[in-house]
Amino acid sequence: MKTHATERHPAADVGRAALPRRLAAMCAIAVLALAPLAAAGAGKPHVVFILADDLGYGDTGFSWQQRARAAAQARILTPNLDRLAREGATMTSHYCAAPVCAPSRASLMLGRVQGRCSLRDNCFDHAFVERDTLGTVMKSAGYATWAVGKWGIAGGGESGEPVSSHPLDKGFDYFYGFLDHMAGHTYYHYEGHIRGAFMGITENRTNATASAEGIYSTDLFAAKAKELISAHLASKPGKPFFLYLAVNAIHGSGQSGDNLPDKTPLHVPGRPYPEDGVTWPLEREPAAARNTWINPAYTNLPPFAARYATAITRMDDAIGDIARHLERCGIAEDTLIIFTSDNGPADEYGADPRFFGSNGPFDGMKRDVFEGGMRVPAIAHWPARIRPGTVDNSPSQFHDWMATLAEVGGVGKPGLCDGVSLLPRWDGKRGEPSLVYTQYEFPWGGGTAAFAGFKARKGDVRGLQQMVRAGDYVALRTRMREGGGAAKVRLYNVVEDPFQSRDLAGDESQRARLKALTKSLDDRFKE
Ligand SMILES: [Ca+2]
Repeated sequence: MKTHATERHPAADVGRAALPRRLAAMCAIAVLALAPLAAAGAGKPHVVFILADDLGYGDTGFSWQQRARAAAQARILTPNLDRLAREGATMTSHYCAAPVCAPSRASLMLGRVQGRCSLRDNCFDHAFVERDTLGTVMKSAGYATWAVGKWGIAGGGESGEPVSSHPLDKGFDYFYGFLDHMAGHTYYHYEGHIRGAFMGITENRTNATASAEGIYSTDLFAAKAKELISAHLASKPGKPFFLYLAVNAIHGSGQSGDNLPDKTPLHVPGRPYPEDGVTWPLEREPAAARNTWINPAYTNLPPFAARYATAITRMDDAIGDIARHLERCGIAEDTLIIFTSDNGPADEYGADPRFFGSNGPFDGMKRDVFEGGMRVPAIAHWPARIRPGTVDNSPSQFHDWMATLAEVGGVGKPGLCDGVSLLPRWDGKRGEPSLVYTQYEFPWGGGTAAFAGFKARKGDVRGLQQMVRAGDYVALRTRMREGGGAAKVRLYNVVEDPFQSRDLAGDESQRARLKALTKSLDDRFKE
């Protein structure tokens, strides 16, 4: 395997805390055992795939906050993600699969583009029928496979369907987290149901809410991830693992009408993140402290902004904690960490994407097929393979991860996978072009928020929407069921005009491109 060990980024040690004794002890045996075994398992790195929820392109330091916002502006701090970005590859034109949770996660898990995926639109808690998942692919590659956090595509819950695509039935050896979609709408879990969805924590097929009561979910999942890694290295050090870690940060919480015990918009933790990281099992937060702690960096901000930034930096703390755990365990060099988000920023639960510039240089947000709803931050960190500072500007989309991980694991991608491997790009080669397409129906007749910042489409109605990207261009249409010209195809050069303020569809010089992309939209659409 090609390595760049001598080319480590000088920032590689930034943020690395002093070695905490108890964690060092936890991994000491594994480190000793792993030195020869890591080589014996050559070619198959461990994989940690971290998926954030409703985190906009502009919500992370490396993609926007530190790059584009002035020091005088309020900025969200994500130093750990920024470090991973510096040391690895960033993908500046990475697209989620759909601008809302469930279909986006389905396409990611199944490697299928929307339109060819059994889960589309607002399919919360609907089960999927596809056989191959990231779990089955990695399992076939010899990996231990774990899903931690938000699943939401099992059946049951809001859908009322049988639970037929439980993670344990779809390639994962272990599951801990929110089986039902709605459970991700709170950061403090409890034994109850909303719209048929179980709001607690499930471990494999068992109610494990008692293990999580009074523990902020970001901390909970980080501790569980570290525990899984430590236990695995102690028992099966020669076997690679695949951890799918889907945190619920930064999704809003306390939805009115949901009967949550606490309706505060966007829960925050009850205490600072431990300096030496979280350790399983975590102590409960005192009841009075829960949902009260604001990161000192944000105490001067308006209440919701302070909560929003606190929750994101908390996620960053947790990711840094996991990354340092991999280092202490001696496996960071040959572990692929992927980080991205399932859709653009939301204006729900009191959130306002304008405050921090959560959609970065783009227009639109969650539920829009404009760039702000679809473009997400993305990092691939793998010291043994990826050169520090690698930047991939070419388009890619969620279904590419299945093809990428199949290649990482040394197995072929499933025949129905629509993705292409991103590995060649990380090696500085061109690679195959990615298909970037989505369709999504917003069923409630609502429009893009009439924010002053969203000038291009102020008050526009979404309806049934489609978008496709080809090269530097995006073609899209909204209100497809309305007819009468409402669904006119718009064309943008999103490299020159990322805000999509100039519709090129009327330009004579773009006639051939418009025709070709309109055909592409027509051909790919599926009811
Ligand atoms: Ca989401």
